[in-house]
Amino acid sequence: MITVHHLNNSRSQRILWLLEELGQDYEIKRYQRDATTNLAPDSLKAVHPLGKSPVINDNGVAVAESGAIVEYLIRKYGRDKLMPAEDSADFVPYLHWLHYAEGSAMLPVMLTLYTMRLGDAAAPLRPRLESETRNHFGYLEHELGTRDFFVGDCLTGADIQITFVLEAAKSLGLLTPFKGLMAYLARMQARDAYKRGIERGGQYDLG
Ligand SMILES: N[C@@H](CCC(=O)N[C@@H](CS)C(=O)NCC(=O)O)C(=O)O
Repeated sequence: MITVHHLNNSRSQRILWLLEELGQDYEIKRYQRDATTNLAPDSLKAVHPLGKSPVINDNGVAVAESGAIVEYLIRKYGRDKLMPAEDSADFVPYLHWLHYAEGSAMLPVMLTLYTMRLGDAAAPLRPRLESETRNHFGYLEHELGTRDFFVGDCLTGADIQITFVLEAAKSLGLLTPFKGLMAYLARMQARDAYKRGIERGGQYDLG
């Protein structure tokens, strides 16, 4: 059985969505963010030393880091769904988008979140943050173009990784100028499996 260590309002929502797309059985172990600090409870550190979400346990195999979890689950349970064939032209773009989401696009979002708390003290950082936000989200919007998905013509793990970044960006008001990404996000959120993941996950205030 796959256990998802799920923190409310967090990246572990990606994994619930993915497992719903895969039609795979799973159980959820729930963790609640601290009402004041918004941090994860210490009990998550018993699961993985970083104390971050998501972490899964698949019959004794623990996997942390959402990109790694997405890749692991799709390789193990995908049955040719949700990733392109390794010898296809779509495979390298798939790897790029899968890793780009957390590796690059999330950085201006997280920095915006943290610097908002500094008020005027963050003023010297804002021009760079704003230009990096335009850079990354402009890139995402341009590369998506008129397509339905980031890779090929059906949903892949890359879309699942990117969607959370867009939700986090939207919750901070960063996504409004990017109409193509807003429409893409609405399409992802309209998927039945996405909705089932939200139902199972509980509180989710992002996006
Ligand atoms: N890059 C990691 C980020 C993990 C991460 O920072 N998770 C957040 C939730 S979205 C978390 O656990 N925050 C609670 C805390 O830091 O206490 C991933 O994609 O898994």
